Amino acid sequence: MLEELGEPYQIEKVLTGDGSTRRKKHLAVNPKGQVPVLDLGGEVLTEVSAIMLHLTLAYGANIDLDASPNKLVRAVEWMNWLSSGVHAGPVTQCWNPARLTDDPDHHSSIQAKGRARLRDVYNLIEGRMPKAGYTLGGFSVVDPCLLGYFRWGNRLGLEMRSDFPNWTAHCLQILDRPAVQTVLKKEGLSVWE
Ligand SMILES: N[C@@H](CCC(=O)N[C@@H](CS)C(=O)NCC(=O)O)C(=O)O
Repeated sequence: MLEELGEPYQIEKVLTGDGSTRRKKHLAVNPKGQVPVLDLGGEVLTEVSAIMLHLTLAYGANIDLDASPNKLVRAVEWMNWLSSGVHAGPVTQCWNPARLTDDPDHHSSIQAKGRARLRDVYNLIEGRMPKAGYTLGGFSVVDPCLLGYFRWGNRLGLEMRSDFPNWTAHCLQILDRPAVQTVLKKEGLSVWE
């Protein structure tokens, strides 16, 4: 979003897979031991939805406040659902079963159930994707969040292209945006793997 908004920013990469977010250096910044974190120059913001709402309010990202319900309310609806109903739920079940049980014998059944739940919730997202255009009409903070979850679907082995056509069209549209291309290139990321 910062790239989209044309605001200057600096990235500090913190790996999640090697436990870096749980080390002293990062805990001093975010005691939750997680990313993302946005340092506003002394004031630190955590939680994707809070960071995205801050960027929307501070830089007037393209959100229609006259609609009813206000599109900002819809953005909160989307981002809360993604972070609690998708990320903390089935995504965590698939990727971090050890967070849910101390018994490694139960990991595969937790993951299998997580995958089934992921498919159900991804079907719900697919049903809410617009046939054309962006999620809230104009491009907004919700769209790059959905791009991230699209990538995770591919990484978790779902057939995103064939099973979620509206979401795939939405993803292709976002991938056309120069700011998105710049960031993916800088980070060396692909949404397809
Ligand atoms: N509720 C937080 C969740 C943040 C979160 O789970 N971040 C993951 C990366 S996507 C993380 O830092 N994982 C490392 C860990 O929990 O140790 C949000 O929406 O920002």
